[in-house]
Amino acid sequence: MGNINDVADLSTEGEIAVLTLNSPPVNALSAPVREGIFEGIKKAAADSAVKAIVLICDGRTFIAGADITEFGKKPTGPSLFDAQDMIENASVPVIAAIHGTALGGGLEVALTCHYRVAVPSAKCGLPEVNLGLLPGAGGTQRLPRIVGPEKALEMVTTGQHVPAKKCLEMGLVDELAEEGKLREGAIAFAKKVVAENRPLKKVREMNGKVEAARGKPEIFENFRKSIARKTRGFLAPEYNIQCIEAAVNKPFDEGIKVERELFTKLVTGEQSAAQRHVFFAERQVWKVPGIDKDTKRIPIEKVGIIGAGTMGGGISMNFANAGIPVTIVERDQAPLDKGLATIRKNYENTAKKGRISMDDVEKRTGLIQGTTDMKALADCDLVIEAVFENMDVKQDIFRQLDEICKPGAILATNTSALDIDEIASVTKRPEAVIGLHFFSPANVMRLLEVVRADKTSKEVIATSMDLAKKIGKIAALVGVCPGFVGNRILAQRQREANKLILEGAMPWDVDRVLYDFGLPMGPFAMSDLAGLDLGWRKENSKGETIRDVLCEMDRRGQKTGAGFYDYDENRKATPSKIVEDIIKDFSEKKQIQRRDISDQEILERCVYPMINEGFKILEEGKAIRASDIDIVWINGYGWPVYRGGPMYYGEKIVGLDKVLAKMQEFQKAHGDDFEPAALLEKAVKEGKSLSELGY
Ligand code: TC6
Repeated sequence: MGNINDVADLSTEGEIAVLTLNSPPVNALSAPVREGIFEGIKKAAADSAVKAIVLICDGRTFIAGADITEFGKKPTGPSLFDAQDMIENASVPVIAAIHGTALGGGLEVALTCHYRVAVPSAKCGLPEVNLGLLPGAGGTQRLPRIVGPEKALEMVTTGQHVPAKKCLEMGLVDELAEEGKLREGAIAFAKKVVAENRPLKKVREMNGKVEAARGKPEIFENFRKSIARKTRGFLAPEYNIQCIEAAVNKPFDEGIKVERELFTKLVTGEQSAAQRHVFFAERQVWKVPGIDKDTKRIPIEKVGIIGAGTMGGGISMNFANAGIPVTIVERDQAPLDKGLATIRKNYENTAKKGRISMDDVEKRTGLIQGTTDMKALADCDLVIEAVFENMDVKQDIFRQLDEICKPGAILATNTSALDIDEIASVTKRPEAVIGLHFFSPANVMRLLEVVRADKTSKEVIATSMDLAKKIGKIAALVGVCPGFVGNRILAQRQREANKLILEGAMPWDVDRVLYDFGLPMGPFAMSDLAGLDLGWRKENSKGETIRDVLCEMDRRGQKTGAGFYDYDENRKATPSKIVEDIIKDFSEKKQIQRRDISDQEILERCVYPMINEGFKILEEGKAIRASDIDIVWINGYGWPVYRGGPMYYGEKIVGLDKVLAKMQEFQKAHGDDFEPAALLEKAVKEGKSLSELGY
């Protein structure tokens, strides 16, 4: 039978035709793949000697979805629907043979096949929601017809990858083939279908499960409520639900129309474009110019952590979770014992929630040893210092590490503020020194800023990036500067928030605007949560800031029942009249004429300087690319994914010319805090995008 095109090959095994797709890396449904399916099935079905067709993929996976790079471009060749119709209406049974991940359009293709066979390691899912989309090739109409609306709702709104065994239980897969023997298993299954004269099962005609849910709107209302908090601000989850509702309440063809209409709205909308940007940004962030698979890696088999406080404990858990033994060093036994006990308690709480077993608790705590002897770090491959932020203390620790640690070990600091070059300078091996800036709680937050100092070697960077992946983090490589990337940008917002409340806004106004924008909480609610006295010392307080006054009044945040807000026993916040008066008093003392400040001004004053700072970071070479900054803010600070990150938002949603014009306007009105970055001016002047400028 031979080649259909460059990516599709048709062969036969007796009466069974095998259509094999091979389009690396993930067999996405690009134009040639769609053509390969369309022409391949057509040709095979037209051959009277063929009694059934197996659709299988070479490489690491079955079709992993539509080709995301094609969205927004004019499609060529047969559409996905043409290819699906060709399969579903074929005169002989078509069997999907699944390995790797059948995702999105890939699963939708499989759902038009008459049967599905998978190896046990395979997974199926409709992850479009994570790209701000819905399964627009019949997935929302076919999936509930097999698995029922409840399970379908869960799958399309979470995008979860469901393991093959579970798929078998749900009826999504008809049979499991032996691992590594998918082709043989699928052919054997096809022969069985032919021998038993099984019907051409069309999912679109299976109405039992959707009909059973008809007239039960509470299924959808309850589901909506259950995901409301997690999906706040996102359009796609709601549209996905509406499609499943249509599958239940309308005939198949009508449901498809609803799906098409809502898909079109999403795919042409702002949110999906932003979420697709994030998908690629998450993959780009790992790529470091000058480092590739040939760069030497240092094997990390044992890790040392200095400091058993909140950070040190959290960091240790990351490694224990990945099966890497950890030695924690504290100066004294009491804080060490306390730190180890906290770690155990954290694990036990996770076990109580059913996320790990008690066995896991023992295994993981068993991997963490405590000591008060620094010399115990002699055989560690990586040591991470996580003591309080004081240059003298850190330099002293690094001098000791230089003496104690074996040659080749990586010496890392978890500092979030100090100059790592200065820390490295006290060692005889600055090439081994790097910043690993974890975010609190370190065992939960996904972001890791890997901070490259002047002399850090490529091997140390490459090893750190690999290790970050191994412990389930998303790592961005950044350079040494005050606050690195994340906190440096945060400082801009913080400064403006503090100014805004003196000029006329109240903390709850600023918080509401930023919360409505999609951030998890505003700066003042955040301060209350973290504790206003974080880094505050009574003896240094001069009562010169609102924070000084609040701390002196023992309004230190949630933990004291009051901060910028008042809190009830359930920690529910309400605006405080006392705070309002304090703020007004401050404005008066500083002779600031209070005025009405619009929500729009609050947003622009807080967010545009962040974008501007991102430009400065890029022009100074402290981040590799603009999308890395987006990754930092999405994963470290809860920037809403559907707004793509601050740099994407500035460029693609607001427009750089508008950001620049506002910065200039604010600079005139409020001074040089708003001085535009040279790179921002250049981009606007030359009419170039960040990517055209090499960022
Ligand atoms: C859909 O189907 C909508 C249908 C409606 C139709 C009307 N397209 O993640 P990895 C690239 S929406 C284009 O590192 P893994 C990726 O950028 C789609 N490219 O590998 C990377 O390129 P690089 C629904 C894609 O083994 C390379 O492949 N499907 C696509 O860790 C390797 O990727 C999804 O949402 C794509 N669809 O994970 C699935 N997918 O090497 C999205 C990947 O140049 N994909 N690439 O950087 C995934 O979840 C994962 O890639 C994976 C493989 C689980 C398939």
